[in-house]
Amino acid sequence: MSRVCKMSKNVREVFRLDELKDDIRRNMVALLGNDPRSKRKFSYYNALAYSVRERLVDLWMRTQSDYYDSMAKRVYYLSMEFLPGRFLMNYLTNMGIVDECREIVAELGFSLEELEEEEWDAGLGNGGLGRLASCYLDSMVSQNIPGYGYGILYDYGIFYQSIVNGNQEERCDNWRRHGCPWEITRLDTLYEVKFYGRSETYYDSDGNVRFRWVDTENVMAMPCDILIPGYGCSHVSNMRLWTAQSSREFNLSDFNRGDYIGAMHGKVMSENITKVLYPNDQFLQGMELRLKQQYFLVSATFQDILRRYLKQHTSLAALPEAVAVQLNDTHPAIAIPELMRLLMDVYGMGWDVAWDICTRTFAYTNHTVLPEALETWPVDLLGRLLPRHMQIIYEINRRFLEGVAATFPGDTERLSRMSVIQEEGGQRVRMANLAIVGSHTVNGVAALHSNILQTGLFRDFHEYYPRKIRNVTNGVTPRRWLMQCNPALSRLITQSIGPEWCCNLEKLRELVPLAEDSAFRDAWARAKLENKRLLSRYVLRKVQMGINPNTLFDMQFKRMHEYKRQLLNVMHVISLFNRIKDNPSADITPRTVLFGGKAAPGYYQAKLIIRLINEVARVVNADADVAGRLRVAFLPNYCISQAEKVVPAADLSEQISTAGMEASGTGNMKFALNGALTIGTLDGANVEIMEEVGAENIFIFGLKAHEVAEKRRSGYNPREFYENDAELRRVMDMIGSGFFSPDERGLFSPVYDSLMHHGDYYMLMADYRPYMEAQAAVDALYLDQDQWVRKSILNAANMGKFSSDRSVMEYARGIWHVEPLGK
Ligand code: GL9
Repeated sequence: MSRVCKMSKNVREVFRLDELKDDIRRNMVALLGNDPRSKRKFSYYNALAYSVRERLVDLWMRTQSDYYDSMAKRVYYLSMEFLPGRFLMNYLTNMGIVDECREIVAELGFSLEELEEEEWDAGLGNGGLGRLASCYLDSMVSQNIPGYGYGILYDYGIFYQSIVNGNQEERCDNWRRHGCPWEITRLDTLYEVKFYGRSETYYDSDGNVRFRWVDTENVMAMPCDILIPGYGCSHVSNMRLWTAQSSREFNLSDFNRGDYIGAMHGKVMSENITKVLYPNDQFLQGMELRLKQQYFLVSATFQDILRRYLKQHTSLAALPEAVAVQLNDTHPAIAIPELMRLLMDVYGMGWDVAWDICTRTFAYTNHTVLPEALETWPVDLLGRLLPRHMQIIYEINRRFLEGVAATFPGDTERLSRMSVIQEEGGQRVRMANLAIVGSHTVNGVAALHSNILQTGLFRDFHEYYPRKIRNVTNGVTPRRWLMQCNPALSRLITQSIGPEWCCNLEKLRELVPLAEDSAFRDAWARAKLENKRLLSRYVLRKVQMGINPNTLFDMQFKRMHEYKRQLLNVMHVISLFNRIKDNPSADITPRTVLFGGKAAPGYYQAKLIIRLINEVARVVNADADVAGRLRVAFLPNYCISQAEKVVPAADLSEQISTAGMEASGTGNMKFALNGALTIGTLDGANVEIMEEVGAENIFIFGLKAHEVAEKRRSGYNPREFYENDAELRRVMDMIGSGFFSPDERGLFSPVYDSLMHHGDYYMLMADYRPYMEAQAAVDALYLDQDQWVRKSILNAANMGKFSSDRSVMEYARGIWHVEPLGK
């Protein structure tokens, strides 16, 4: 399936490692203006970064001319979010020079790890959706698939989370304040992006009615490239991130009138477009600025795509043979009317030809079924900001509904459900419907999720276009998520089965027989313990709390959301606390329960759950009876670089969303790949993880997706569980009565009420007892370390399917119709 990596044998020569030390010193002086004798870590990190980056530029240019010469079809992955995290170790890993570089850095008086810590994460995404985009870029370039990421260079990425008195506080993530050595800014390339104005009709020289978009306010888009080296570096690609610059003529009339400040105000306002990433997770806030960001990305990207295409083609007719555009959720779906506008208004095509090109170019990935995340834009907002696009959307919809009406005569309900325009509650554009109509393929991100799309959310569309909606199960890159983040385990795996696994993750299956080898199990356990020790040191540094690496590390790290049910985990913790208090001499499996994750700044309930975790932690950790058996901590500011420390150290991975709600999950894959056992519901990719690792090697519990749906239909009564389960009742009463908030007894009433009085939408009460039982099975197994380690090995060994290399090849063959270059 994947290419076997042929890491260049002579990396020393290819990357001129003999000159690296001198280059670091040279860059320190020439680029940074620093004195190499100063020994500032930050300067050395930067000088190293520039010296590493400059070694890739040649390879990058060579890759680009390869693409050009072979006229390869290119993939454009359009995403409002990328979550690359840090670049330094990823570059070194993919270049295959980590050890060599470590030595060189040591000669300069540093450890590689301490320089690595100087780098600020590139947090240009909220969570899974953005991280997936970054994993896919790594897998595309590593497999020689000509692809580019296109996104936005936000000045401020996902906010920095601190915890103050148990509460989340948001601080601005000024990640580029000290510069970013990975960016290659293209000051000389600028595209004009239009907003507002109006659509005007005119007659062309043949007497046809045509449209043009006039009286616009213009903003310039400037690209900034960040190189993406493939593993083994046979290819180097890039992501191109746009920043907004005011146009030179911006409000020239104000300048001319002498209103200097007024004109400057307009200039500054226009540059705001790329200031900040919206921090909502799966929640649409219908802000005009957000729609501007989306169109800004799309308009600049398509100018770039067409410029590149037209260098080698004279007609746009063959665009779908040369270009595949993947829409990462509906966020860039305005690309569909934009390409129609370009083809018709700028390049003079008729509707039918343009529409055919359009629908053969786009594919759309859906990442969620949560109704609050489905984007709809008020027609008056979209029509004001993008008047010509609004016209085109109406025409797309008119023609589409004509087709539906012909297939389902008289079914007006169906027409109103499928319409791109939602009529109830003021007209709005349904971006998902637009994306489905304008794409040749729509995919969900795990088998269960795609099935829910076909039979639930997009059922009407599935009936109308029976082959359009398909599945591509998500994956994660084994380079960052095993090789780079877990050197101890990677080393052991490579010693045992050779190095090919990192480009052909199915190879990990060769570990299966080793699970029966006690010496191998010991080595596996030692690697895990080493990672747990490293994490313990990190926890001590971050939250001044000592944790014991010999306890079971139970981890839930993901965005804070009610459907992900961090609260259910807390209810288990409180139950354990009560059991210990009731019977202080009970023989229980010692656990350290760790949480991490950001809540959207306006998501009250999610923030309250963070507070609850911290208050429960305060009570539990201070209790003498509990000492040594149960510890709880919330690690602030979960981000990629923190995940790289957390994931390798986990024994137990909590994946406990209400079945049917987590589209896929990718944290679940990272943890299992690093030898954690999963406790989870049959949701998202957990279903497929169970199929791969075997039901006996995973702790599955709770309602299934169809049971959740059935209970919602037939009426669900959470109180019933409260009344019939004394342990649950006690937990709920402690939360509701202020046991964990003695100074503010009513603090957690909203948490209590959501379950007891507001219908418990996510069905925690129903899943509490099955979850407790699954956790008891975890405890029992952990006492048998031999069996635990066996299962840990079998988990990692069977995770081959979840390499993003496999996902990307499925997109390449089944959706983009591109082949790896040079095959
Ligand atoms: C998400 C889904 O919720 C996840 O289940 C899925 O694994 C990822 C990637 O497909 O996409 N959709 C979504 O909006 N987010 C996801 O994580 N949210 C964030 O990225 C914050």
